Amino acid sequence: MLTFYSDDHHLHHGNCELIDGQLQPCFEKPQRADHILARVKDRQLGEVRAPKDFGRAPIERIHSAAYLDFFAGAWDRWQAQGGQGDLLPYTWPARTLRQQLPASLHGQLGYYSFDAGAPITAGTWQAAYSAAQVALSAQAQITQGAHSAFALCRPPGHHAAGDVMGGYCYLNNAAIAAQAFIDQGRPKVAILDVDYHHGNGTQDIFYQRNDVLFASIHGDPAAEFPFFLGYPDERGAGAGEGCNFNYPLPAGSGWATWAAALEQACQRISDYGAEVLVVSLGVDTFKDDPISQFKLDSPDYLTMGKRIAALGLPTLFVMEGGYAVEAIGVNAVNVLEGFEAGTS
Ligand code: OKP
Ligand code: ZN
Repeated sequence: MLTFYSDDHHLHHGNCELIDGQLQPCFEKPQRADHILARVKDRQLGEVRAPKDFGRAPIERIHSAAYLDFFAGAWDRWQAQGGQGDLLPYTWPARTLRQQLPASLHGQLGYYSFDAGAPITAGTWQAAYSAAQVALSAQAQITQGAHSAFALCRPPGHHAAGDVMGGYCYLNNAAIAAQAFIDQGRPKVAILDVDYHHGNGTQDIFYQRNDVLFASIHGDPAAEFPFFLGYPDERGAGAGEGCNFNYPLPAGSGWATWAAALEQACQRISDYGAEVLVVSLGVDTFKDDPISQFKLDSPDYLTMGKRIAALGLPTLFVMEGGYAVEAIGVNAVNVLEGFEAGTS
């Protein structure tokens, strides 16, 4: 399996995030991708390639031009007004307020975000832009006939919606790749989100559409970030009715519980008749993950990859979360190796 990767992710290194009432050092840090890349090389998974640059057009199929302009220009505006440190939002247009873009930088930052978990630093735009190109390059590999490819994206993407950042995510790499499949003539795409957190951005982007099925297995949002989306009664709307499937699981869930949900999700994907699969690959379901509550162990990721392979679909793996940095490489690459073992 080919891996696509860009060193540009190092340009994004936030100082801190607001979590459980405290400013803490960012869990989403560059060493995450470094460890995964090292494991890809150790295991000789396959060649590692730099991304091509497909420009902004395929990103604009998912994100609004106004949002992209804001994101691309935010750091320079912050510097021009003498800003110190990372740019972090602190006011959001919640229910009682107007959904209207103000003139102020921080006002606009609140308008375009849903939490204080996605700091903008000097290199964040470039890192996120390159991560999207990594996803598009791996996607192109599959369009050209590969059965699988790995997009080693950082920062992750599944919490980002069309014009909203949050939860460490800015550009929705998996959604951008899924849209590229459709635009290249594959009208039925499934996205399987195995990250510990619900992929609220991805769900929102495709909620009213029947050309992309979204299935997500995650910590119950009644108790877990992102709290306000990811419940089982969210089944899609309009043309997308019946194309959205959420499998929230309780804290403490181990492999048996998780695998039963995977079985159901895979059944939905088969019934739908997907032609291609995008996996939002988070490994924060690991037992030692510092911000998550599931109990998967490293060998479980091999089994996960095998079950995904049994769908028999061309599969694009897009990296999302995973914060147990020492184990992240083993766990992520185990999914890929399990997939390959299940394919041959
Ligand atoms: C991004 B991805 C927990 C606070 C969590 C944000 C988590 C974002 C996860 N007390 N803050 O889905 O791995
Ligand atoms: Zn996550």
